[in-house]
Amino acid sequence: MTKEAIFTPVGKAAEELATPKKSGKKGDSLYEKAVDLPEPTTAAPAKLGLKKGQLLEMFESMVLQRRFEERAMQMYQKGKFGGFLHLYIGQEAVSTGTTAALKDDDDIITAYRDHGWGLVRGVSARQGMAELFGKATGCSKGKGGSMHFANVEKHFWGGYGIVGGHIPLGGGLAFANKYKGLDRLTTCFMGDGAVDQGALHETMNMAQLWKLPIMFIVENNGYAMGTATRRHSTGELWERALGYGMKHRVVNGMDVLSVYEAMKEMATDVRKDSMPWFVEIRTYRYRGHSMSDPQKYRDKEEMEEFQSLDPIERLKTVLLDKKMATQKAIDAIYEKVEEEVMDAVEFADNSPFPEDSALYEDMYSEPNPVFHR
Ligand SMILES: Cc1ncc(C[n+]2csc(CCOP(=O)(O)OP(=O)(O)O)c2C)c(N)n1
Ligand SMILES: [Mg+2]
Repeated sequence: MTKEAIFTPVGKAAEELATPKKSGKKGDSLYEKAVDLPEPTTAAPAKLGLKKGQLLEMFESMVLQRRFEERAMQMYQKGKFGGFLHLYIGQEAVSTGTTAALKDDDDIITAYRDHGWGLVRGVSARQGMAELFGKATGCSKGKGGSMHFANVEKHFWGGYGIVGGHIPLGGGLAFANKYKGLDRLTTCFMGDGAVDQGALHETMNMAQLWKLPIMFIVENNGYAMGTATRRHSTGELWERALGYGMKHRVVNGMDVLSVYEAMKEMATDVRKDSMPWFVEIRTYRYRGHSMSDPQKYRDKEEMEEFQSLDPIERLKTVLLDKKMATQKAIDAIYEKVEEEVMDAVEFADNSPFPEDSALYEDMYSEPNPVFHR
């Protein structure tokens, strides 16, 4: 048999298995948006119980996440560190709205696009940048790098590199909280690429059966590496909840107030009922999957469309329109953040690498477990 005969689908299969070509032009029959955003909330901040101080904190947090990563990208390009670097830019409303809505001791666990999550859960810009640089002063002592930010004291259980691999751990956190009678809920975040992994479905099944206080939350940013969500996953993502009889919701992730409102309502419900939720937060990543992504799978028009909905600009407009901040106050926040990030870069650069002996530390939870004598 020839090579062609083995690798070329025949008849109708050739058509059905082909990668659809996306023209990218609006009005064209092949044009599809990366994600369809649901309408944002119409509730004013005051109606949501948000005060001026909290809104300013949320704004500053989003600016910090953005500037931290923009500088991180520059440092990567300068060769200060290597390996993977997945940027969260564009998705900051999700981390920010969520943490503002949760209690400080609610658990958060996520995948590898985790810098923003570390920063909203107490990893300082210094500790974060040092982690990227692989330095001993980093939040994971320089041994985790970009994909493994964590701050266990602040109930952020970290970033994980295997798609879907951390979801059973999220289920375990929720189980432990229930078992110990703690009034704590777990939010288990994942990318759209994890939705068809078996680990999610095994965990959803047990979570529904055991009534675990957990929210499975997909950050649907339109792509898993270079593959559009609509091309890697059948139907709508939120429909996965139906098979388990699980409560579900779709949220606009480009608007921090919408994320806050939805998370607050669902968190209250989980605390009351101890039943899980499956949530699809629709958002968009502005940068490539990681640093070596030529991004041929999407076009300028799509990017511009989502950038016009930028979550930071959106909150800034609310602050200015409602006269909660002057332009001068906004500028001062940008300056403060810029200083914080530049200080972090200097700190990371001047910090030492871990000692060789550190390689064998932090491997096991106990110093000498039986299987490691
Ligand atoms: C089990 C497994 N398969 C494949 C990969 C390679 N991989 C790394 S990231 C990724 C895409 C995941 O996309 P998504 O879940 O949408 O997250 P996003 O990058 O959009 O945040 C893949 C396939 C992996 N890390 N783990
Ligand atoms: Mg994705």
